Amino acid sequence: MTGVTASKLRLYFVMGSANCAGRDPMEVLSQAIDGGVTIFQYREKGRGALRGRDALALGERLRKLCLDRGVPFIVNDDLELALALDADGLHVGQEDMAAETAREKIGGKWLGVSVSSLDEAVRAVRAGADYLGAGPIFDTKTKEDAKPGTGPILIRQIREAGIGLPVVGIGGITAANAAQVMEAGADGVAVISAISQAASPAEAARELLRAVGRTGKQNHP
Ligand code: TZP
Ligand code: MG
Repeated sequence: MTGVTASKLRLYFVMGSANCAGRDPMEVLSQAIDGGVTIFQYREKGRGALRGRDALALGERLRKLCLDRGVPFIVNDDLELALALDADGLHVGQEDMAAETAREKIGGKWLGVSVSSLDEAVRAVRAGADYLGAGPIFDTKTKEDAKPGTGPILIRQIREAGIGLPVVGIGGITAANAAQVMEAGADGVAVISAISQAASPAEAARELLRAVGRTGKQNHP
């Protein structure tokens, strides 16, 4: 897998087994890919999340599905799991392994860093992030310890500070508000529930892509 390009981040689907409303995560991801998600992050968190060998076993199946379908596969937080699955990248939050350390350990794999302020964004860039996940943009119930939404202004601040790294907004994003996130300067949107909880994950992904695409804005070179 080559470097992170903004186009691969256009519709970023984040999911673990706890997000699938009791459905098979393989089926949910397969449908989301049918609908056009451009990248996937395996985030096995929350109540009832799998651990250890079970998390690895599900990860192996999801990873293979992404390989077969040509979708980049990122692992949330867990360096060992990312290496064991030969993921395309690792995504770390502010409470996880320091971004500098993650960068050292994963070499040329993609490094995504969650940021919820301009200050965190500046530090993530210095630490060697390949892309930023900025949020929560809108209030969300999906992440238990999530801060209140900042609004799309966070993305605008990051752009106005001259940060040209690919940025996706995350948190409470739906087809109804995705365009606001893009207009603020994002390269894409990252969602959990808007796809994983939808009656039709494929149709939900298509709707999100239409909303993201409508802006048609090229946010950086
Ligand atoms: N990081 C910031 S908000 C969030 C994460 C993982 C949860 C996003 O979930 P949803 O359902 O798209 O609001
Ligand atoms: Mg985390």
